[in-house]
Amino acid sequence: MVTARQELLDQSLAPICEKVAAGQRLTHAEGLRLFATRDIFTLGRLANLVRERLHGRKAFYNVNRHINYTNYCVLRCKFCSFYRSYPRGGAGAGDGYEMSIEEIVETAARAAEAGATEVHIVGGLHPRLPFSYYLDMCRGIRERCPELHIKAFTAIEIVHFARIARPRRSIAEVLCALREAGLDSLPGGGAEIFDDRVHDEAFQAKVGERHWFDVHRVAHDLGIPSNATMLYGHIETPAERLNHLIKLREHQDRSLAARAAADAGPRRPAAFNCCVPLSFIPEGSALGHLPGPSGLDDLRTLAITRLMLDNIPHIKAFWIMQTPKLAQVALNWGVDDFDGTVVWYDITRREGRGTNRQELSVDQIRRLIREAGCVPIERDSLYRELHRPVAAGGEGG
Ligand code: V47
Repeated sequence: MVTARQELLDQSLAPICEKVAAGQRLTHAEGLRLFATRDIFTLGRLANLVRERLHGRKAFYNVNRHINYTNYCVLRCKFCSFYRSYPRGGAGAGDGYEMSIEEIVETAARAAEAGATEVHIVGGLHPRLPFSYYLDMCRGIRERCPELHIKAFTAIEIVHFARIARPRRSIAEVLCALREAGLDSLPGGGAEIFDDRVHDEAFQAKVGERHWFDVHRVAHDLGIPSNATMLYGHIETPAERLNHLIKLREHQDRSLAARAAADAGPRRPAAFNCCVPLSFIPEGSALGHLPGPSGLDDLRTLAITRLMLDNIPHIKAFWIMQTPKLAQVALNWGVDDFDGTVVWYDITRREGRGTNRQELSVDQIRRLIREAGCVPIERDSLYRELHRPVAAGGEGG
């Protein structure tokens, strides 16, 4: 049970403890108190209480492969170290790249052969590639790997496709065409922080929160599930993080209500499956002078995300950004999902890492989870449990 009032280091948390124990929704002001408290152990216990109420000691991971098809981007977001401007003379100069459809399909096929159940595909907003490229990408993967779940394209990419498609298409038309071609769900990227001040300072040219929510609303109405993210630890304040989380919570209320009112079936409205708080990595970005979040800020933010988002089932620590060690600790701080094996990741690289190979094996993930006192559960992209034999000699206890 959550700490009794007299045991609290910070007595101002007592009403919050009571609300969490009673399963009541927390307010912005209560979230601020959690950001301010020095009693981080009570914060962790509260987040863990909610996590265990939902998932017991299970901790989820999947066998996936991230594919970042291009780093050319028309935007210049200050937090991003990934983008490259498209060269005047065309692709190929410098360290910009774009993958051909054949390369992407081959990569997906190799991942599926190695046991992946999901490809997570995102890239920059390429100035030249036509909408047919993205349709061909999904079609090619779907034909070659009928079982592989295609989680692809952030809301920002979807808006970009609606603009470049000829004739122009609505968000709903883009999503329907992609689904027809094989798309299964949307990742949560591109959300950053829903706030005009932060938007104008750090990612001004990017479409704002209205578009991000439009895409996820239309996706949910069409029955396409998605995730949500929050990029924290740069120029935003705790109050702005909380506004962001509350906007996600309100969106999810709407999606869940639409879902509850609809009949069951494959086109039933969908909702957010998980929220992924992304820990800002300053290296190589125009905000490289900032320190980035500390370990405690990571833990605090993950725990508060769990506590504020009472209607989103899963909270993911993306170990690429939080690091495997912090993500492991976070499993007792509200987190129940570890993302997956990843393999290659281009969007962020830690200092000193010259390579984009960033992989954890299934054995390593399962061991990290077990060491945290949790039960490792492989899941598919919709959080259904998968049971396959663990390789002999692997993981152990
Ligand atoms: O949209 C960019 C962020 C996102 C940096 O849905 C950065 O399951 C930290 O959205 N430091 C892409 N973050 C990653 C993403 C994601 C990852 C894992 C799982 C899921 C999911 C989604 O990464 C971008 C942007 O918000 N990002 N630069 C940086 N320097």
